[in-house]
Amino acid sequence: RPTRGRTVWLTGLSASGKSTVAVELESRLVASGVPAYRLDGDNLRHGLNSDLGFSAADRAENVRRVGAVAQLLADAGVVAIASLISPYRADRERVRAEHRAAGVDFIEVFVDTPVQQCEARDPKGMYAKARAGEIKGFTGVDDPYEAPGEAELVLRPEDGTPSEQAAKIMELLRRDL
Ligand code: GGZ
Repeated sequence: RPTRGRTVWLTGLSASGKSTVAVELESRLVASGVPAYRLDGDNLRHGLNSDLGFSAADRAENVRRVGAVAQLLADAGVVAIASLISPYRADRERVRAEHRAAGVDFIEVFVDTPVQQCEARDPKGMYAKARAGEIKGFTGVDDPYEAPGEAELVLRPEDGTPSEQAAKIMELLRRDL
C-alpha cells in the first residue's frame, strides 16, 4: 500500500533547531520506507524564492509558495517536511486551509526554543548582527514571531536532542502512515 503524503510544517525562530529536526525526521522516515523530502526556507531562498526578502509581504509569499510545493509533494505520496520561520499565524493558517481543501493532512510543529537560547547558539552570527543593527527586521529581535495557538505538536529544548524531538513527530505520524 503506498503511503499517504502529508505535510509536516516546522515553525520557529532562526536557530531554534527546525532544520536539524527536519533532517532527523527525514532520515527516520526514509529508514522506515516512507518517502520524505525536506523544504528548507533558508535553502529555497537560493532558488525558488531567490526573489524574496524579509518584508511581511515577502515572507507571506515565501510561505505560500513552500505550502504549494509541499502540497504537490504530498499529492505525489511524499511526506513533505517544511522548515521555515513562517512568523505570521495568518500565513500558516492559509497553508493549513489550502491543505484541508485538498484533503491533505497538515501537521504544524512549533519548535519552541526561547529566543535567549536561539541567540546564545547564534550559529551564523545573525543575532549579533541584528542586535548591532546590521540586519534590520530580524525575527525575534526587531520583527515579530507569532507563536502557533494550536500546533499539533510543540517541541521544547527539554524534550531532548533533535533526534529525540524527531522521534516525537514520528509517533504522531505513525498512527496513520
Ligand atoms: C529572519 C533572516 C533574516 C531576517 C536573513 N529575519 O537561521 P537562518 O538565517 O539560516 O535561517 C533564517 C532564514 C529565514 O528564512 P525563512 O524562509 O525561514 O524565513 S520566513 O519563513 O520568515 O520567510 C536566517 C536568515 O534567513 N535571515 N535575514 N530578517 N531570518
